[in-house]
Amino acid sequence: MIYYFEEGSQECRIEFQDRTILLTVINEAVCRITTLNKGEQKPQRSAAIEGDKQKQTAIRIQKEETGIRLFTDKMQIAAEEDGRLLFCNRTGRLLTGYLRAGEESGSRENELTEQQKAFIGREGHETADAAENAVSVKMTLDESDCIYGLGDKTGVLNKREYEYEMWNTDNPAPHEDNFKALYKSVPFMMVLKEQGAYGIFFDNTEKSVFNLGKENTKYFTYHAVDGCLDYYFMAGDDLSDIIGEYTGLTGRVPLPMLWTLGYHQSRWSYMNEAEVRELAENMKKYEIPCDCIHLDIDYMEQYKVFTWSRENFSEPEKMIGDLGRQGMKIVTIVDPGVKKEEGYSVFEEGVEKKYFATDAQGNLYVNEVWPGDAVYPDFGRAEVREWWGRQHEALLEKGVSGIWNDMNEPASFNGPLPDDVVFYDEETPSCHKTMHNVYGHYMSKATYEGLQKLDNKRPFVITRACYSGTQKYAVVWTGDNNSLWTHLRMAIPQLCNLGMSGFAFAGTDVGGFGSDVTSELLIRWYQVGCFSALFRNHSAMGTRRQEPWLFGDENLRIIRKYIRLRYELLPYFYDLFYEHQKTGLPVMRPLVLEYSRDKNTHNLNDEFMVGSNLLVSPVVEQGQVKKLVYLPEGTWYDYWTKERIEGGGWIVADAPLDICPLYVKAGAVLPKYPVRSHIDESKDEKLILEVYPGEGTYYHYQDNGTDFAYEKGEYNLYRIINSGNGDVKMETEHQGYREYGDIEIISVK
Ligand code: MIG
Repeated sequence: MIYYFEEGSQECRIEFQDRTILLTVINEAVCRITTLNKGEQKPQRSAAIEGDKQKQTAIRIQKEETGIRLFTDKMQIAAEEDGRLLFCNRTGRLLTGYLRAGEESGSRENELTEQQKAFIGREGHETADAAENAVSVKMTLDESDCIYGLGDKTGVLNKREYEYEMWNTDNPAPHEDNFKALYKSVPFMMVLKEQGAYGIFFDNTEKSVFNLGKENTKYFTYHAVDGCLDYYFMAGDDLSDIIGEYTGLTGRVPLPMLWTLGYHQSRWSYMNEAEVRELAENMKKYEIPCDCIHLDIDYMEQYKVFTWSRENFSEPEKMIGDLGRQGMKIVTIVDPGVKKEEGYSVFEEGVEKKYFATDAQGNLYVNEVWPGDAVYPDFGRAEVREWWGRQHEALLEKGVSGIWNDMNEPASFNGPLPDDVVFYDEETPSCHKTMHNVYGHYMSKATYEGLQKLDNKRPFVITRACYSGTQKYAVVWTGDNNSLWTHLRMAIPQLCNLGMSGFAFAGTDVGGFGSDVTSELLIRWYQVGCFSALFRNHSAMGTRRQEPWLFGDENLRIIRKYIRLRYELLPYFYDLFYEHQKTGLPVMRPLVLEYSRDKNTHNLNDEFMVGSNLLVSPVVEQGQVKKLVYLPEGTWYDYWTKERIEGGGWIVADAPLDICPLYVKAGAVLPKYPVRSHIDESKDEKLILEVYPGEGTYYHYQDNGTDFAYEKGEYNLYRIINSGNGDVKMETEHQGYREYGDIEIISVK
């Protein structure tokens, strides 16, 4: 090996016989590793990382017997003569490294003969063919390592011993634990070690596979069908450090409009104006706080994007205006597929300007989605994104407040898109195979930037398909779940891992999308949903309706109780988004993120935290009225009874249908609003501080909740000091926005 390093630079180039490895130090804790095989020029442009993230960092390179070693203040990377890389923490302790020959013994890889495949295939058992992989790496795992992240995956919290695939997939069958892929591809994993933690972001949009110790508990593998091995290694003391670095690279969720944290009601579909108006009336009648109704595909004329059904929504502006005066906002769905129809302006203009994907011969590529034959905008190009963004005027001018992007994997009814359909990566021709996993990403970017130009408000975009970094543009939901208890259970690890992968603003369809809900399942789902960042009830056409008032008085009372609780806790949620901006930490957190050194949290799938002060242990089993709750070390208060409980073990909590076990950390200050039917200006009239015994400091953030004035300093930041003896001090750290009319302090005894 020969290496090149210039004193003062942050890049070290190492030449081996068959390849070059570039080590580019981004900051003390992050290094980019790019492997170029002979003949490869440079890696793909990053879709996830925008702008220059490199910080000036002092590095040192030392020659060693077997190679070289790079040092920063927070990590060491050794490159050995044989091409292996070893990653160590600041003291030189090994975190992980490329596998040494011979370390593979004990592999559980199970290769079948063609004959065996044909045999078991007769009953329909699936047999996967080993893919040809251009990119492959095997890295060591220790016995006690736990693995988290990977974006939106099914199954349990700790991904150790599982295998997942990155290929944005719309599979309408119920999402089982053995699904390898869902709608989003976030090729980022974190490993929690007995001492310290590390993360790796494999920045490659091609189809890839993470085998996380399934093949062999001693190592994990990463394969990608194409592209090059280009990844970011992050070292830290804890998972929170890694999340901070990863979101520092790929971006964080911008501060949302406050109302988007309220309750959303959806259904595929509210079919006409009368139905939508009635829905809003019912919210009032049944005293359900609600800020938003979602219009699914049937508001359009023949499913043509950016149109309104003349028959069913003849006066959208009037309808939305009237609803707006009642405090209700409208979000409309926008799919990528543009109906192939002469005379339809979006189609005609796009064809004329060559904005749609083509086949390899240059002919317009046509597949089928809701409108029938449809074409696919080429969102990888800036010009197409701008054009698409401008189309939203047709919706915004009618008063629409947010956009819901669906089907952007992209989905297709007439077979999958062939690999070679031509999509661009900005000005460079590329193909579906390479651009597939970023299709939804670029569509969200187009929508976000379009809304930002048309309106002064913080754009509200919801998307189904994503790549790493999409969190900068869009909120996410987990797609088509089902009204099944297994799916309610899965929502917790699924949302927690999404949160740890940058997607702080995420939710599941409350009540379940497909299949028929029961009243008990719906209530238990509200008890989880009201604590997830995106709180939306949504269900599929043909399934049992699941609006809150359809299950009798007692059930309505319980659902109302939890929606109201959400409205009370709004300032807490908003503060968590402020914190996310600063640190990258998610709103909904698995206990392992807050208590990583407590082994009991490593595989805890049925509890979570909201921020660091609220612990939620919902019932996710049918018929259960007691819950086994794990409380980590420390003092806790039962939110409902205010009973004091010492943590450090399991307790059995009473959990009749109207109780979701909820605990507050000693010393916490919970900011609350009085309950109201929707968010509006009156949000600044009164703040309630619920103060728990114990010492603690809490930061509370306040601004107008709608536009970007906070960037110019129009916000307040308060430091609230809980002395522990009933004394509360509130200091203003920053003053730039109007003050609360009234602040009420409630001391919990
Ligand atoms: O395949 O627009 O995930 O939320 O209601 C169905 C209709 C297409 C899938 C979305 C779902 C939405 C539905 N869409």
